[in-house]
Amino acid sequence: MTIQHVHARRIWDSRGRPTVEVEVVNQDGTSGIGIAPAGASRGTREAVELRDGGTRLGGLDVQQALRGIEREIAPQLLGRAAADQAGIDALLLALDGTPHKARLGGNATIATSLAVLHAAAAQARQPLWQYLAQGRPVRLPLPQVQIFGGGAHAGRRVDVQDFMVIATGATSFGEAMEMTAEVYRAAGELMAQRGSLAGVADEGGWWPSFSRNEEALDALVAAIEKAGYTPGTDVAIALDIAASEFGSGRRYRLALENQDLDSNALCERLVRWVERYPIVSIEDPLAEDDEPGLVALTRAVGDRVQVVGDDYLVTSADRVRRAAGLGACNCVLIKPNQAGTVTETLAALQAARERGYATIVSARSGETEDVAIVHLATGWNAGQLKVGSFARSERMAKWNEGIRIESRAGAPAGFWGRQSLAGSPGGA
Ligand code: 2PG
Ligand code: MG
Repeated sequence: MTIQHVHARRIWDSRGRPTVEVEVVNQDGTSGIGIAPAGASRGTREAVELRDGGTRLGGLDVQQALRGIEREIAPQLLGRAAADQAGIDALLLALDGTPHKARLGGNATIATSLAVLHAAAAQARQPLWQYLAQGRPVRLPLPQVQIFGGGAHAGRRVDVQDFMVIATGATSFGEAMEMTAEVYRAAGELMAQRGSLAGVADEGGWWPSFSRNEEALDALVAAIEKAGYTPGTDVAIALDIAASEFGSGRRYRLALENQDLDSNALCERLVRWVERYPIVSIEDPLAEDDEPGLVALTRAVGDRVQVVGDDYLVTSADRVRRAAGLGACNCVLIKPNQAGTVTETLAALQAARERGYATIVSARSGETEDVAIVHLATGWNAGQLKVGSFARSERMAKWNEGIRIESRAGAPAGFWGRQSLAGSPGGA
């Protein structure tokens, strides 16, 4: 049974920007849709997002990417089996011919690759997670959920990008959602009481009206307590510093605190936060070009805290292996559109697993109703899942899909819980 049609179309993401959708239809009438998400804080080594430039739609239109799919990719896919994911992804790479998919666009290749994957699962008449699991036992991932948005997702109102919680006391995905809902609500009430409720940021987290980054951490602890939970036991803190956004050349500018820090000083600041707050995970603590800083921080706190590489590792198996050799990070963030194909995404996850790194499958700040990410995390048995906050339908669609997967007949064999966290007692 082979691919009969490939359609590419422009749709719109959660920031109202154009994005690429691909639909792959098999001969038997089954089909799959893949959608490219979009980041705002991006690693320089990510697969290139092909945008048209010019003045219309802020230069963000994707007509070139669509044309590449229709004229170059589609004719090559017709007659091939959707189940041959590795073969089709290798073909996409060869067709593009550049190191970072600059010619056809990583947005074109990931939408195509995901559409092929969905079409193969549909043909097998299986939910995507089950198709990916191939009969191996898998568990639902532990959610990382944003409570306050910041950085590039909130007009740089605070320097730190994501202030998140992890329901470390939860014993199921559904329970983690309920605990998170309580904390998200409590945080909103606290902001209202302080007269600083000002809507939400790009991923649905409360808009960060704080005068210091640490004020957001204090507010997060207060929200956990107000919700009736013990910080650090029931619910812990996870941060995405996204330090590449405010630092390079091992120098950092904390705009909110009007401070210039070198790599050592930022490291010390983060170690102090780890000592003072119930933090279990820190993503991109130093900029992607500050490898010595990443090694130093991992050495300092990696035995008690998860140190996550996002902009630094860009979902690349080679980058993960290199980091493991140096001792930088102990966990990888896995974003399919950073890699550009499903096969390369899986390779990065497997490289991480082989090196004893924890794994988090992640959405982007620009998203749609697409819930594929939840199936990838579950089917590939990743320990954790990050899709943004607990508001806005492009986020809730994904959390709700996790609840559906958990409650349906033939559900995965349980829930990862806190043991998926690198550096935590009993963790990965
Ligand atoms: C990140 C993501 C999600 P973006 O940095 O981890 O929070 O943001 O998609 O903008 O890169
Ligand atoms: Mg990040």
